[in-house]
Amino acid sequence: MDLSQHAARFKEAISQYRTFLVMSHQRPDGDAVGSSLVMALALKQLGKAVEVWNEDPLPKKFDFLPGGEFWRVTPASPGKDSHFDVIVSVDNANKKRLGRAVDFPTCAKMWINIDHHPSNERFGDLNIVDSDSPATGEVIYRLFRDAGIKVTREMAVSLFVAISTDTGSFSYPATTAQSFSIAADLVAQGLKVGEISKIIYESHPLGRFRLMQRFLSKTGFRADNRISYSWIRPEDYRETQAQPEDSEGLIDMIRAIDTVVAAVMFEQVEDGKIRISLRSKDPHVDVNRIAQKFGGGGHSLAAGARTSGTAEEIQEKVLSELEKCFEH
Ligand SMILES: [Mn+2]
Repeated sequence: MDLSQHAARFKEAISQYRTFLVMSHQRPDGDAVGSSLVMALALKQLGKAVEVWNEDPLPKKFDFLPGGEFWRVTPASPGKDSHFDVIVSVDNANKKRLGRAVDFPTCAKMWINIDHHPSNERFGDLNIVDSDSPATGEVIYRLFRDAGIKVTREMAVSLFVAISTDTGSFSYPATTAQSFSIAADLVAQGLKVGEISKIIYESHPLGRFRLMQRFLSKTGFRADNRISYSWIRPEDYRETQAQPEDSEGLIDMIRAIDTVVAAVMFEQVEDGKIRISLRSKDPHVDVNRIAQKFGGGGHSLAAGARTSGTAEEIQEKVLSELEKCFEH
């Protein structure tokens, strides 16, 4: 996808307006955090007033990233300082996932929507959505390059983390030659890949390990071990002293089994809802389609939803939908 026309409109929007709010989805992952912070750093460099709001605090493992000072948990209610000319949504498929800020009265004159989810609802005045990109960080890098916005070394760190985490450290099928060539450009800015990887992949808190132990011990299988699934309940966090962000990536443990084609992680979340995360290894088992049945979305190989209902009921519905994919 050619971004040059988008880049021109993006640059025009930036020069026209003064105050910017950058937002991304709740429970932010590396791509959401990296994309938010790099956008803030770029706008600041261009002389703009900028804030980053998120429904959740900056995850601890990403607090080493330059630009963390922009991050703010969305205020409980709209204040006099909650007016911005432009809202930039990054790595976020629909407005609802931005959280309560969406309901604030705002005088935003423009919404810019930068993303890579195929399920993106194109809710912006300017939509820069490339579903062939493995990470929003990659879309932003190309956008900045085409718009002539300089990527500083500080910005390179966040972009690298965004792309590295969303490609599963450059291993998922959506990873392309372009991903490696962008990563090469970023690393050439003097990034220490080993140090960054150690922080994001090898520095998990003990609470996460204990959460993982529980998660693995509850794993179940269906469809001749081609479907794996497990649960996280609120007491698992309490009793292991793990943080919500510690559930990130646990699903990959039950996906990385030779017989498994699709994995599901169910999680009871605070508001009485159930969070469903889905992963697939086979494009024919399209988990985006299944997530959409439960009001969510994502990609064919990675998707999620939040829904209401009892644990047993939701589990049965999701697993039987998935089982249908193996019935022929
Ligand atoms: Mn992403």
